[in-house]
Order: sequence, then C-alpha cells, then structure tokens
Amino acid sequence: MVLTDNEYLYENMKEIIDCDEYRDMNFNFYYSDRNIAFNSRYLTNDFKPINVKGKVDEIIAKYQLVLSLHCKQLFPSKLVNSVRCVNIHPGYNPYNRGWFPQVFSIINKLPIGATIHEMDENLDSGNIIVQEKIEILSWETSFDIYNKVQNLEVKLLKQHLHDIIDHSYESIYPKVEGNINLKKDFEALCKIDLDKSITFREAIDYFRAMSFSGYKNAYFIDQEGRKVFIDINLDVVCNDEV
Ligand code: 0FX
Repeated sequence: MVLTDNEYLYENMKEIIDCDEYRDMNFNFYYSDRNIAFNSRYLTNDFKPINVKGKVDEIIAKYQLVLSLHCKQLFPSKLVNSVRCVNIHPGYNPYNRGWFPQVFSIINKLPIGATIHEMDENLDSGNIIVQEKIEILSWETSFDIYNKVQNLEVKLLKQHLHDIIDHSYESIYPKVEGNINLKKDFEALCKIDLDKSITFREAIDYFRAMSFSGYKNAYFIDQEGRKVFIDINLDVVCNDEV
C-alpha cells in the first residue's frame, strides 16, 4: 500500500515501479481524503482517497507493507505496531523532524537531507533504513533546498525500494532524540517582530528559510494594519566569473 499526498513523489514512484523488477507485485495507491486538490486531479480506480484512522483493521488484514511518501495523516499506533510501515521524510532524522525540515535547518544549522525509516508511534521516528545529507549553500532558499531534498528522496527510493519490500536491510535507531517542529512553529515563524534586533547574517538566513516560490510566508503588519509579505532573492557570482 502506498499512501502519498505529494504529486512529485507519486509520479516518480509510479515511474520507479514501471519495470520488470516490480511487474509481479501489487501496488495500491491512496491519498488523504482531505486532500481536496488530489480529488479533482487524480480520483481514479488506481489512486483513491482514504482516511487511515477509519480503515486500520482493513489495512492490517490486506497489506504486508505500507509506504508513506509524505502522507499527511498520523498513523494510529495499532497500524504501525501490526504492519511494517515505512516513511520517507524530507529531513535528516532525528534533526528537525516534523514540519518543513529545510526551513528550520537553514535557521538552526541542524543537518538536512532525506531519511527512509520504519515508523513507530512518534512523529517521523523509528529505525532508520537509509539516509543521506545535503549541503545548504549560502545563497539557497527553502525552495532550492526542498528541490534538492526531493531529488534525493527519489534517488534513495529507486536504490532501496526492492530491499524495503523484501525486508532485506539493516536498520538503526538514532542514538539521540533530536527535535520536532510542528505546523504551529512554522506559522509563528512567519510573523516578523519589527522591533527585534538581530544580525544581518541571521536576517538573511531567516528570509532564505521563508522564501519558497508560490507561497507567501514571512510578513509584517504595517502602521495601518496591512499585512506585507516579504521574500528574498539571492544571486551568487562564482569566483571565476568575477
Ligand atoms: O509534502 P511536504 O513536502 O511535507 C510535509 C512535511 O514537511 C513532512 O515532514 C511530512 N512528512 C509531510 C507529510 O508533509 O509538504 P508540502 O507539499 O505541504 O510543502 C512543501 C514545501 O513547501 C515545504 O517544505 C515548504 C513550502 N511551503 C509550503 C506551504 C504549505 C511553504 O513555504 N509555505 C506553505 O505555506
């Protein structure tokens, strides 16, 4: 069973399994029932909405493996304790688990990358099957890093899917607990306190972390009570171009 609310991973996963290696295996794709955008774009017999909480017993009875490719539902304990559930997370566990890891990594300098792990009862937690870091360059925004992370996720999926299905891998539990950010932490970050004093370095990092093409994130409230959104544009000139 493959559960995903992410278009890029859905399309890539379909491409990955479209070869002889996986021909005799049965993959069933689902997305979250509250993912309204997917309803109009995808709803077919091969890709259907589901509310995981309401279908736990059916899933346990029917599947040997549940793959979560950015599924926006919390898996109930009974599910993760009864069927092997494997998650792909756009972050380097156990650092900045939870919401939008690259946003927080740009600010707090904790490692970023992609992690494939077995799921336990906690958020983005469990034995790590494989993970890889990526570097954050000084001119990169949340959008740039996210794209690099997604490419890495697809690479790791391609390389390890067979072993994940066969359960032929060794996994390790992280030695430290790491940290978690929730949606409300991201929302709190969006509002700028105009009277706060920080360095330029911190300000640039903050705006890089909040800049993502297509989204309005960072804002301040002006004297007339208007909400003003800001994002940043960075241009790098490499040494040999100067
Ligand atoms: O699917 P996803 O990339 O991932 C999120 C969580 O970050 C992840 O930890 C969780 N496992 C998964 C189920 O859900 O989320 P997204 O497609 O909503 O957002 C992708 C990026 O877009 C995000 O990293 C930052 C950016 N973004 C998104 C929203 C909604 C913004 O900058 N502002 C926003 O308001």
